Amino acid sequence: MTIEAEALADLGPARRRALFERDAGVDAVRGDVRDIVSRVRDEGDAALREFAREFDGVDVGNIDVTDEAERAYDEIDDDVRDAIETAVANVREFHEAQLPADWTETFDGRELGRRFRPVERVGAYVPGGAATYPSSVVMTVVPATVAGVEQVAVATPPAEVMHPVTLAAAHAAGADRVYAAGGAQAIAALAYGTETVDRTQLVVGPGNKWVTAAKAEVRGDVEIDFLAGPSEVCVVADETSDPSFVAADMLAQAEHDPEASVVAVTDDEDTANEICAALADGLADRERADVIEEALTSEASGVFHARSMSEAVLFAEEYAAEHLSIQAAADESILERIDNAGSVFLGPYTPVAAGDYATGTNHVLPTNAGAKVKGGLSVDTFLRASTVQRLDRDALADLRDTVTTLADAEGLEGHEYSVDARFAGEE
Ligand code: HSO
Ligand code: ZN
Repeated sequence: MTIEAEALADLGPARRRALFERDAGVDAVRGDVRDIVSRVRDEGDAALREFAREFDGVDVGNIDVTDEAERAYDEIDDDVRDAIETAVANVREFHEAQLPADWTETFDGRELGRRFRPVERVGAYVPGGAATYPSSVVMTVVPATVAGVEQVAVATPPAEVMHPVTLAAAHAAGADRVYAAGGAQAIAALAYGTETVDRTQLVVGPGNKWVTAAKAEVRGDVEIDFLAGPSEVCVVADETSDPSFVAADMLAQAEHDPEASVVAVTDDEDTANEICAALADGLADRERADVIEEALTSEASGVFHARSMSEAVLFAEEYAAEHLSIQAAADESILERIDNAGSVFLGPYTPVAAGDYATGTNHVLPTNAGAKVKGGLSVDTFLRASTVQRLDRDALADLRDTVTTLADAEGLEGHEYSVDARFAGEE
């Protein structure tokens, strides 16, 4: 495989669209996904079993595999259990620091406040199949439990033997239920419930294009976090960066999915060429070279050189990556100019993979430029805020004119009366 560095100035409209309006194949499967979702909605467990046979090649025994999680936790290798516990501890620590406190403040006699309460029943999707993702169990379940969610259910694809580390992670993270259900059908089960799967109120988690399309499909009937599709990274590099580190981060995210999108942008043409060489070099040694190559050579990936760091920064802003890595001498000042990024990795010693597993930040992040309007999974995702207010008589008297005037302007006499009634007999 050879990758040629490209000048940003030369990108044509089609290429720009592939980069900036990337959808990782989600739109193309919406129709098929709609059918899967409605089958699960209508037929429940029977549909889950049939799709497991068709898509996963598995005859599912128990759909509810919660009991197996504790056993798996006890039986896995000690070093894997320790690594899970470290990841859980780091993710918990960072997310506990996010917990907002209820507050009340008085504004001119108006006592106003916010109270934060957890959603009651959450479904977390954890990808499996081509690769397994115990880390995604940690990233979804831990923040939910920190927020105080009562029932956290994990759904992950069925297998003849369920992946023990995923099950163990579900136990370590504190999941209440684990279901052997994958793909679009699992999202439908969490959204609508089946005989076995309890219906949830909020469905979160990453997934491939099928899962992502299913989340888009059920949105409205159930809350979702956001669309977290195939992985993406944008590396902003300068001539001080180590091209082999940049390439390694790109290769790592590319191995997730043939639809992953990985880009590097630099203000230095030589660096761009060196990154390309390092990609070709590094690819040869990677176990998942097939997947990586497909992702790397897609129209939504590439290595670009800009005429200035400002032009590179504009590219990164427009690209709005799930992961933004800045490997450049002026990393902090580059970051100051960037608003659109799911999670940012600064410096040569902060590989994206560290955040994928264990820095403590969350790896469930918006893709397809969703970072322009959304942040990643956090404790807030699992909380809703209600507001509270109390007026004393004087405070209501102060507001009386404002409220009755606006109510009158809206033609809502009953609203006016409900305020005036508090002062009846006084004037
Ligand atoms: N990079 C993925 C998360 C992940 N990486 C899980 C390894 N395991 C999406 O952010
Ligand atoms: Zn990753």
